Amino acid sequence: MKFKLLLFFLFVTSICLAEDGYDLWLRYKPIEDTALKSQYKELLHKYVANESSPTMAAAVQELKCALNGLLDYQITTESKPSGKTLLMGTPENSKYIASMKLDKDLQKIGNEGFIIISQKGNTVITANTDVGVLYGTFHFLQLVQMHQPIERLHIVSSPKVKLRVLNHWDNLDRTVERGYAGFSLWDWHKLPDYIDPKYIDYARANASIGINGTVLTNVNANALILTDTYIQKVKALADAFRPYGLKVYLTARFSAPIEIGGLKTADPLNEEVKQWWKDKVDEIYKAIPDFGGFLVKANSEGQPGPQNYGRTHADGANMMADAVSPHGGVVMWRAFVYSNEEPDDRAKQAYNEFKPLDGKFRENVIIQVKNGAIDFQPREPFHPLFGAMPKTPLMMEFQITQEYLGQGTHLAYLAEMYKECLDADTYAQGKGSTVAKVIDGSLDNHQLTGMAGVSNIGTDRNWTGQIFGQANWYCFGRLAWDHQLTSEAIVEEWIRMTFSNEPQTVKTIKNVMLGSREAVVNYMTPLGLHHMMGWGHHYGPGPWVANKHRADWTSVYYHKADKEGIGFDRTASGSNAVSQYFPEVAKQFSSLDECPEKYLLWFHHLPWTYTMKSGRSLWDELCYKYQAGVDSVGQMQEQWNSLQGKVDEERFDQVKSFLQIQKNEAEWWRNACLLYFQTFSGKPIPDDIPKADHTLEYYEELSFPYAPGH
Ligand code: BDP
Repeated sequence: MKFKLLLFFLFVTSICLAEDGYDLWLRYKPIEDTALKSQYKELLHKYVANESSPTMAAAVQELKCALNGLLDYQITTESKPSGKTLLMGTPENSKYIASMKLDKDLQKIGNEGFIIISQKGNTVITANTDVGVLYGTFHFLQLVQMHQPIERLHIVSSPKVKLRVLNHWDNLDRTVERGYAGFSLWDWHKLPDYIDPKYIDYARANASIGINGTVLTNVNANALILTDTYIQKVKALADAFRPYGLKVYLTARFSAPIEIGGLKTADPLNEEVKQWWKDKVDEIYKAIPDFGGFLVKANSEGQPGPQNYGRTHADGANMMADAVSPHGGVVMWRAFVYSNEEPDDRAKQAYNEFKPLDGKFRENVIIQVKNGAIDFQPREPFHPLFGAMPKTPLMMEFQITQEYLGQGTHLAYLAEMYKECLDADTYAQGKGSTVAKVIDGSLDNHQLTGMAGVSNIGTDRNWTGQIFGQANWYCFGRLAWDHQLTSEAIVEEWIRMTFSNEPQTVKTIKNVMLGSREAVVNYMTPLGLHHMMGWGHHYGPGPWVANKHRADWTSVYYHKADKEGIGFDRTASGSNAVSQYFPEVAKQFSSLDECPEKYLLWFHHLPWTYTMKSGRSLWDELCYKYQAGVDSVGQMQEQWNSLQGKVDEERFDQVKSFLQIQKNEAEWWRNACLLYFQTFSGKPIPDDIPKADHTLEYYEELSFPYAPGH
């Protein structure tokens, strides 16, 4: 009987301790260290704030909820600061803050930055705007969640880019293109009348990392979103998000004037078309006065665009820009364009199309460029457009959803990938002209700046399907705020808030995460290989994909393996894509000695016998890279297993299971790719690499008609 009781007790305890991931990095779990807790309590038992605006009310609400959890204490409100008071507000809404002479700092931080400062025994969170105070509050709570000292603070922080936006590839039927976390959050059918509380938590989470915009709909756009019925639904979301500083944007289908406007054309130079967009935009702004603007995918992968009418991307973008400009809106126009009718290397096409248009866009147009020239591959060199259009603002487009990096299960911490791109040197104006400086406007002096991340969020209880997907949402926001943060610093914040402050746990999870993206590159596409995933759904390996209706969607187009060797010659003897980079970079990528081996087969076609820096042949190196990827996942598993009992059971088990899936799939990639490439190299796979458990034909015949996200 006693034993049964004990079992029951253990069961109940484990249910109580279970965490399903819903709370993200805003868990606010009680601080157990009693000394630390009383130190915090000392400074945090009363606050002064003017809660008259919804944003200030949201900041105070967050503070109360957080301290209630962290300190098990209800902070109380006071009418004036009296020492050991938390003072929140702007010089406008607080006479105490107005009298504090913070002008020097306030001048530095613009509309969204914040200051956290200890003064006369009080802690002050202030900004020029209410939303700045909200961001400051989240930052302050982050310090407490991370058990940092708060007695002597002087933090001055402001975002490096202006538009920090998520791109949801969400369809109106709630499927999500390349979404692996369930369905779309936006319950269009119940909107505008039902506001799911999840919308508020979504806005809170975004505000906590400084994300200030959300494009609600898929870039492969549906014109219906621009009809009155849907505008009312979008308005309801915009109203719900507004207190959190989160603006809504929509994708605009270029042919909307025909599809929902009854016009005969969508030609951007046609007067009726221009008027249609102006009227449509007026209608949207009437409902949503702070509507952000449009994101447009045009003349790409079958989407309509200005080129259908013999016009340029600038003609199309400017027409929409003119419509939103009187309302302060922007147009984010995507540079992700390529055509299978164009014989030139796909990697060159966006540059060829857009570079000549530099300086031809309206002031409120920003060109959204993917980090690399192909398509969100596990590793790509930076896009040659960065630095090449000095007269035009360019914004970054990263993919957070792991379409090409293991989809719904593989652990890949993407700050490593984002930083690799942001820190890359374009040499546009000599050494030090990093991609980050192009993006933040400092290189060419642009005011309109931005970073977009293709969202990995869905209806799954833990938001991102896998717990570690949350880290990618988090790090995207943090890097959009400050691209100078290191991937390691960000991961530390995330782990401490998401899992634990216990040093060994933090260290172990860090080890698991920091090498994870490199592991994925190794077992999928090492040494500069790219675009070798399964056809259509992009799940699993498919290096054999060939003979499809579009050559540029096959794998053989990219790896070009033959009896002699492997790789895409993009030097002067090949497609000469290297020439799109500034001379220093072009020289480096062209030279076999200087080209980093991680990009080798991106730029060079080399014999299987080519000697690598390790002294191995290219073939052997390739084999060992695949194996290294598999081995890394094994190490990640070992590390993770050592955390049993240190992190809650529910999340521990999910990660453990997913790592096993990742291990199996890493082996699958290795086996399938090596067996396939061996048909060309004709060389043995080194003996110390485990033998594939199936034939190449077996791997080629696997089919996944219902793979998610497609
Ligand atoms: C590709 C995705 C496709 C997107 C496209 C895009 O496979 O679903 O529509 O990117 O960015 O990677 O437009």
